[in-house]
Amino acid sequence: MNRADLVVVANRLPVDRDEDGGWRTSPGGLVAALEPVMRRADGAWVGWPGKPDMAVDPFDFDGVHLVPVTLSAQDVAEYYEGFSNDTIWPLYHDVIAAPRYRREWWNTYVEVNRRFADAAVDVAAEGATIWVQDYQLQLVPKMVRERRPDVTIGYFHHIPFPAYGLFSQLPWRKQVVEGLLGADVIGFQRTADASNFARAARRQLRYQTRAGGIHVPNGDGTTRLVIAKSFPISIDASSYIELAQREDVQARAREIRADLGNPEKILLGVDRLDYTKGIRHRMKAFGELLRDGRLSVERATLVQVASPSRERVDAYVQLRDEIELMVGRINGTYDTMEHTAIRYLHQAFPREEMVALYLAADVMLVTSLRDGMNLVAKEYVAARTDNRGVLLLSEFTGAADEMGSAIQVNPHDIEGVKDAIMRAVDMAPSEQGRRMRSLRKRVQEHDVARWSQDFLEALAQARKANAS
Ligand code: GDG
Repeated sequence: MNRADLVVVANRLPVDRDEDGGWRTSPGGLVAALEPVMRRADGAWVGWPGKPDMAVDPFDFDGVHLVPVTLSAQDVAEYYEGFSNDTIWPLYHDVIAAPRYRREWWNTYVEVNRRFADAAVDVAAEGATIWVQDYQLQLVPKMVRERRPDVTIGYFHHIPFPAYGLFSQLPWRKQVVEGLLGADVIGFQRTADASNFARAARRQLRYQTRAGGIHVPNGDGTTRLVIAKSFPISIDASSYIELAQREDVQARAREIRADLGNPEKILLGVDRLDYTKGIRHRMKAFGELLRDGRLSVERATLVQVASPSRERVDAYVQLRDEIELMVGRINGTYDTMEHTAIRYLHQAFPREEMVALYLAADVMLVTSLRDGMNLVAKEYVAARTDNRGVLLLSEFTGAADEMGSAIQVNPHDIEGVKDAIMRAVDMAPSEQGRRMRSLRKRVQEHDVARWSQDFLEALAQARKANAS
């Protein structure tokens, strides 16, 4: 293949392996957002195929050139499960769980980032645009720039960037800031994340920062301007609307309600089973409402989808035990033969079933303790074409910055969450409609296509500024 003008670099390729050895597009917003752009640009995508020791030659799939990066079982354990998910993930989510700092993990992280950077450099055409995705690859921008000063480099950070007081714990904080500053544009979910990063650049490297820009010295007395600002990610809203309008999906929503014994209200949580999502906090609040008699199992059932995630990382194994103990205790105490308090599903479901659940849910509970954006909140409102339902949303999500018409809560304040749940359960249809219409407008006008357009536009501007 000819070299590409647009190269996306992400931990995962946008495809999964079939049982019969073929490939299929993986579900997910990023893939949906970038696919049309990539096809138009004859783009290339560099990423891991998802299984250790899988060596696959580059191939074309659905109009996109895919460049697989091989990871050994040890790479997966140290770069991915270790440094990415047991060091950076907890540190960047405000140390909700204790980050583990292991030097061998860091060394492998550097090595693997180098492998991704080299693959991107090899496939990028002269003057190409390279767009790096997320916290697994924070060193790639600098590594690419060192080898290819001709390309324009973007980086998007999907998770929070923490306050400097926390970030400064990282033994390799300086290398990480330098790695990211290799980019021309660094995108964050919230303005607060961008300012946290700018502060880290000031404190670690003494660089000057001004209104959205960081001045990085070139070494010859001149400086280069790196843009660090927010580009809040979104969903492919129209695909959720289409699913929500399908007769079979609506019939399934009615069936779910009937199967649950027709409770007056269905409360719903949908999360990867992750300690950042505040699943225990929401269950505690719900359990106490049952205990206090403010709710009963006839009045309300909580459906909690907790899709399996990072099952080889200790903190996740422990969290699962805690949640399952809690579900067992609450259900054991309050279930009747006809009704359950919590219908807990440690399973992953097809998109149709998720949308049917969104349609069945009178109240959507998003109680993250920290979350880069939270796409579930946006999916729920997109699906509610009937302008009904209530979104209860944690202040500590990126989505909260855009979704002022949700009922916002501090998930640490259990009494506050309980009152908010009661307010949601009791909310009159007219108020539901008012709030939902305003939330839907926002999500429809700011969908994921607009997000990628805005980011690529900022990169095009950076390219122009660098050329002049
Ligand atoms: C990271 C950041 C940021 C979940 N279970 C099933 C399923 N899902 C889908 C949801 C949603 C996605 O997974 C989860 O996205 P979130 O945004 O809620 O959270 P993270 O996975 O933590 O994502 C986050 C995001 O990156 C994007 O930048 O918003 O803050 O942490 O789309 O619907 N989908 C299906 N079955 C399931 O069982 N089909």
